[in-house]
Amino acid sequence: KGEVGNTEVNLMKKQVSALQGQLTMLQAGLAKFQKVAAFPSGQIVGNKAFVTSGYEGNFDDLRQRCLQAGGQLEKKTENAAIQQIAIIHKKAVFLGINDIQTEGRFKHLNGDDVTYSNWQLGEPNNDKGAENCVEIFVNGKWNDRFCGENRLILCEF
Ligand code: 293
Ligand code: CA
Repeated sequence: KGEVGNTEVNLMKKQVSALQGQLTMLQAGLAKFQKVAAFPSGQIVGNKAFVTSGYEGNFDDLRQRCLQAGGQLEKKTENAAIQQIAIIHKKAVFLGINDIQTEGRFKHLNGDDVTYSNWQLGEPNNDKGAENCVEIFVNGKWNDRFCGENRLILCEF
């Protein structure tokens, strides 16, 4: 009468059980791969992974290498994660943020306005009228900086 028979129910139970096994294997594999991807200096915050190639380049290099990444950075925890990368490499890191379009209005690579910020005292100062990019120091604070400077390149995935 349109009801599934016993054999069909049993078959489905077997299939579900097989899927559960496969899912458990996948979860374990993914957890392991996340650790591999984050080694030695990558940082995972929730669904986001922040990594650097260890390469120092200018902001155009960053844009080219991580266009997809966007460098979204909206939480204190994310700032702390990127600070860790600076600490590990003992180098300042370029954030995926700039005010090239409108002076004083910092945006992410995807065009979203920056909401969270952590400026060093006295920054951003647009020194010599030529600072449209943003570096994060080992102390976690931000400084606007000339985009042509070479800094560690950050990507978010
Ligand atoms: C000026 C004044 C300094 C400051 C510097 C940076 C450059 O030289 O105090 O540290 O600008 O803002 O990005
Ligand atoms: Ca500055």
